[in-house]
Amino acid sequence: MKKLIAISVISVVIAACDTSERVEADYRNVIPLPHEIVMVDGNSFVVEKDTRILYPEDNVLLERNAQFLARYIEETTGRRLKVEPGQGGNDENVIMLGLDASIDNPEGYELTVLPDRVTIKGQAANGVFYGLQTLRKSVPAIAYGSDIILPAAVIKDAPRFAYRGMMLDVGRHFFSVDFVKRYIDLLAMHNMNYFHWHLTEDQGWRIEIKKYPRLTEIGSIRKETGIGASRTEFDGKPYGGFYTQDEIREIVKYAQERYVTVIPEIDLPGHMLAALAAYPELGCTGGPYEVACHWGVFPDVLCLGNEKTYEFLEGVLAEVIELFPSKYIHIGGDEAPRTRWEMCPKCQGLAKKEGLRTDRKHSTEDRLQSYCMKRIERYLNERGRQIIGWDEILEGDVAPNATVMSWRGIRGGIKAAKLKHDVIMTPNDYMYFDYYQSDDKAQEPLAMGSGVTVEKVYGFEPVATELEKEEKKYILGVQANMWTEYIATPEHVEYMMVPRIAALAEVQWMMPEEKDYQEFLKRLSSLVGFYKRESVNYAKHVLMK
Ligand code: TNX
Repeated sequence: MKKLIAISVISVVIAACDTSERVEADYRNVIPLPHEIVMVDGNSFVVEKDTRILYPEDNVLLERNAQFLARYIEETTGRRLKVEPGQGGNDENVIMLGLDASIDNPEGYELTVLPDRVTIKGQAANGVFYGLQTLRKSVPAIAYGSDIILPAAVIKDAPRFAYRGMMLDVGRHFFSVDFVKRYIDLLAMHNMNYFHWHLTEDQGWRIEIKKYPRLTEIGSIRKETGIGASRTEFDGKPYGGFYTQDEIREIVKYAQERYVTVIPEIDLPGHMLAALAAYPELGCTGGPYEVACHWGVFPDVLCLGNEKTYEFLEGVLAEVIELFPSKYIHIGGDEAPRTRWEMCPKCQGLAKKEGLRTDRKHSTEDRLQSYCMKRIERYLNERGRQIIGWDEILEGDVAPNATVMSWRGIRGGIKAAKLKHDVIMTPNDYMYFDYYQSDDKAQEPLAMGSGVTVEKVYGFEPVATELEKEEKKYILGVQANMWTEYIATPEHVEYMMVPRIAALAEVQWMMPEEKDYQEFLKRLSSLVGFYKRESVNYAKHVLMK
C-alpha cells in the first residue's frame, strides 16, 4: 500500500513537471493600448522552454533588446530563453527581432504572431523595444513555470507624440542612483522616451561640476528643512546629496539602453540660492547667502549685469554637455523675481548699454532675463544643442530657437505655438503629479495644488482646438512633473506617480478618439500585476472596486 502511494505521488510530480501550466496573452489588455490589433484565425504560438530569441548578427541594439525580452520572460515565467544571432531561416519556435525601413514612424513597430514564429520589427531599435513592452504587458505579470500562448495576430503600433516624458525634482529632495534607475524603468515600461532631470534648486545643487567644486561642497547641503509647508519651524537636521559625474554617466547610459533620453535642467537665473551660497559674488548684493531651508520663490537670483555670471554659466554648461548627449538642455527660466535687478547698478548698467527699455508689455528687467536666456541659448546652439525653458521665457523677447514647456496651464503653450516655437505641454492643473490626487485631502499626505485625479490626467488633450492646423504641429508632446517639496522618500514618489503615469502614457501614445477611460480602468488591473510584482507603492483610488 505504502509503495503504491509512493508511486502515485511520484507520478503526479512527474506529470506536473511534464505538462506546464499555460497562460494566454491578451493584446487588448495593454497600456498604452496598441493602435491596431488584427487577430488572425489559426493556431497560436507557444512560448515554451526551448523557444529561442533571435536578433540580426552584429546588431548590438537588437541584441540588447533580445536580452531585455529574455529578461521580461524570465521575470514572468522564471525561465531564461536562449538568445542567439540569426535570421531564423526555416526555423520554428523562434521570436525574431528585426528592422523594417518601410515602417513609417521612427518609433513604430509591427508585431506578428504566427503559429511557428513571432516577429517584432521596428523602423529602428526603439520601435522594437516598444513591441517588447507590448508583448510583456499582454501577459500576466506572474506565471511561474508556465508556457505562454500568444494568439495569432498582427499588431501595428506607433506613438501619437514624439516627446513623452516625466520630470523628477532632485533639488528639494535627493534620490539615490538606484531609485533614479527605478524611475527610468517605470518610464520605459510606459513607453516614455524622455526623463527630465531637475538637478539644481534653491534648496540644493545636485550635480558635480569640476570647475566649481563649492557647488556641491557647499551648495548641496542645507542646514535644516522646514517642516511641511512651514517657513518658521524646522527639523534641525542637515540635509544633502549630489551625483558625481561618474554616477551621472551611469544613469545616462542606463536610460539610453531603455531608449530614454535624459534632459538635464540647470534652472537659471532664478532658483539659484544654492549656487549663490557657494559663489556669493554671482548675486546682486554679494551675499552672504544660505542654501534655502524652506520652500518658495526667493528674491536672490543671479546678477545679470555681472560678466562673471555668464562665465560661470558657460563653465557649468560646458561640463553638462559633456555628460549629457541629449539634443535638449533645459535652462529653466521660471520664477525669477525682478526686485534685485531693479536695484542693482550692474544690472541697470547692462540694460542701458544693451538698450533694454521698458515698453507697454515688458519691463526692463523682463528684457534682462530675455537677454540672459538668449545669450545662453546662443552658447548652446553653437555647440549643437537646443534649449528648453519654462513658459516664463515668453515674457520678453523669446530666445529664437527655444522649446517652451507650458506649465501655468496651456496658455503659454498656445502662445508659443502661434509664435512658431516647439511646445511641450505640462500644465499644472493636469500634469503636476505633486498635486493632490484625490479631493479628499484629509486622507492624503500633504501635497500641492488639488484635484489631479487619474481621470483628470486621462482626459487631458494636449493639442488645443484653437490652434490652426499649421500651429498644431508645434506641440511635440506631453510631460508630467514630480516636484518634491513635500515628497521625501522613494515610496512617496511612487505613490504620487503610479497609476497616474499609466493615464499619462495613454495621453502620450494614443489618438484621442481611441481613448476610453472605462476601458483604460479595465486594462489597468492587468498592469497592476506588474506594479505588485515589482513592489511599486501605487495609489489605489481608482482600484478599490
Ligand atoms: C512651480 S513649475 C514651480 C516649482 C514648484 C512647483 C510646485 C515651475 C517651473 N516652478 O518650482 O516646485 O510649482 O508645484
